[in-house]
Amino acid sequence: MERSLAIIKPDAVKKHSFGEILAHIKNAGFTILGFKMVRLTEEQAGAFYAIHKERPFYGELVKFMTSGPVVPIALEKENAVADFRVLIGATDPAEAADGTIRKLFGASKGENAIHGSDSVENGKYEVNFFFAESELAANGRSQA
Ligand code: 3AN
Repeated sequence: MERSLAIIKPDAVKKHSFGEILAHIKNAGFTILGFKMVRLTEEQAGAFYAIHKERPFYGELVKFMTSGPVVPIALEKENAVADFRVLIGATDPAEAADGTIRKLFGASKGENAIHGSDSVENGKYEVNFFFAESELAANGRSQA
């Protein structure tokens, strides 16, 4: 079993798209281990996206991710990371395949509705960034 972290971004939370997006995730066969609504501080968003620090859009990205509440979701599935990247689609919603979450709910490269971990290693790291193991255990056990 593999883990991936989704984050419903502030644009999608503001538009009340959380329920519809969660249904897409569930229908694609992911086990939802946990979710919570949080307002990130600049320090937290900066640390989460530290890998993009040198990119020109880093400041804009941190500003956007702290502009309103977000919903991190811990996911589990075989091949979770790659399958979730397919489900969310390309970074730019205009280039994302039909039926993908970013195509359906995203507006631009920045305001693209949802984050998904980009490697198996990052999937583990990012789930641990937002969740203690004790917060995820109950749902995991019920799947056994
Ligand atoms: P992805 O989330 O598809 O892995 P990355 O890793 O290239 O995309 O970028 C991380 C995040 O940075 C994206 N989710 C997106 O919101 C934001 N981003 C990427 N490129 C741009 C851009 N040109 N302008 C604004 N924000 C961007």
